[in-house]
Order: sequence, then structure tokens, then C-alpha cells
Amino acid sequence: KEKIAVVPGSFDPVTNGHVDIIRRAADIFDVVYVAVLNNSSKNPLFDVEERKALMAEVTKEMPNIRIESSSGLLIDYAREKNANAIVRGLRAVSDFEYEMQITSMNRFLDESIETFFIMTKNQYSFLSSSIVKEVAKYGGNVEELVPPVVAKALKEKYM
Ligand code: COD
Repeated sequence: KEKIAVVPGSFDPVTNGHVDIIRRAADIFDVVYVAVLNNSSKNPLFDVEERKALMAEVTKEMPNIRIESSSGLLIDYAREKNANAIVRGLRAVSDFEYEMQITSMNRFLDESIETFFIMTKNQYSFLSSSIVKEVAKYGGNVEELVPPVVAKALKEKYM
């Protein structure tokens, strides 16, 4: 039976840290759904369609990836996809508390779907969409932090 994972996130926009987690998940699971979702505590720069298009572009070499979006609960989406697992990335201790809380809530809502964590590579441990946007906004160089199409999209947004 196929092993299916969902990698959820806001991906506003996708960074090299996200791509690394998605690639590593795709090496382990048969099918990986990348779910572009809204985090109600964040105000996005790119709309869902733009975020999906960038994600599709940067993962186009990975055959077992599907890019989708959903406006509901993550756990309902994962159930709909018959997912075995939700995969999240972990950077620093500071991520832990938040991840622990959403993992517990998702397990409360459906205990049959397991959450897995993939530790970020050291070189990406300081990377977040927010910090990339901050640097890009003031004209800093983000070319080593995000894929080229994302760097271009950021430049256009802040022009
Ligand atoms: N290296 C490795 N991993 C990273 C890096 C990096 N440099 N940067 C980010 N990541 C990981 C994050 O830890 C996360 O696992 C993933 O990549 C996506 O990150 P973000 O920041 O784009 O996504 P979030 O944290 O904003 O996503 C939150 C969700 C959208 C998943 C959440 O809000 C959600 O599930 N919303 C839907 C509604 C819902 O179900 N809410 C209830 C949850 S209890």
C-alpha cells in the first residue's frame, strides 16, 4: 500500500529550507502532498495561487509531489488524502513549543495520522519566510536562501 504524506505550510514564499524538507520527505514516502494553507496568525504577502505556482515551479523535478491548497483544517485535508503522516520541519528549540501544540491538537482530532519531524540542515536553520521577506523588502540579497524564481518574485513584489 502506498505511503502518503502531507507537508503543510504557509510557504509565503517557499525557501530553500522548505525545499530541503519536501525533497527528504519525497525520498521516504511514495506520494507527498504539499498543502499550501493559511495560517490565521499570519498576513500573507503572496496569495495562495501565487504560492502554489512558485511551489510547483521549484518542485517540478520531483515526480511524486502534488501541490494543492485547502481552506479548512489540516487534519481534514490529510484525511481526505488518505495520508499516513503529516511531515513538519524543525529548526530550533523555539519551533518546538508551537509544533508540539499543533501536533497534539491534530492528534486529538484524529489519532490515526502520525506527525513526523525532519530536522533542518544546519545551513538552513536560521531561515524563515519572514526573515527572507524582511531582507528582500529592504533590497538585500536573498539569492542563496530561496530558489531563483522566488528571488525574482520577491523583487517584483517589492519593486
Ligand atoms: N528548515 C526546515 N524546515 C523549515 C524551515 C527551514 N529553514 N523553515 C520552515 N520550515 C518548516 C516549518 O517548520 C514547517 O514545518 C514547514 O516548513 C512550513 O513552514 P511555514 O512557516 O510556511 O508554515 P506554517 O508554520 O505557517 O504552517 C502552519 C499551518 C498552515 C500548517 C497551520 O496554520 C495549519 O495547519 N493551518 C490550517 C488550519 C488548521 O488546521 N489549524 C489547526 C492546526 S492545530
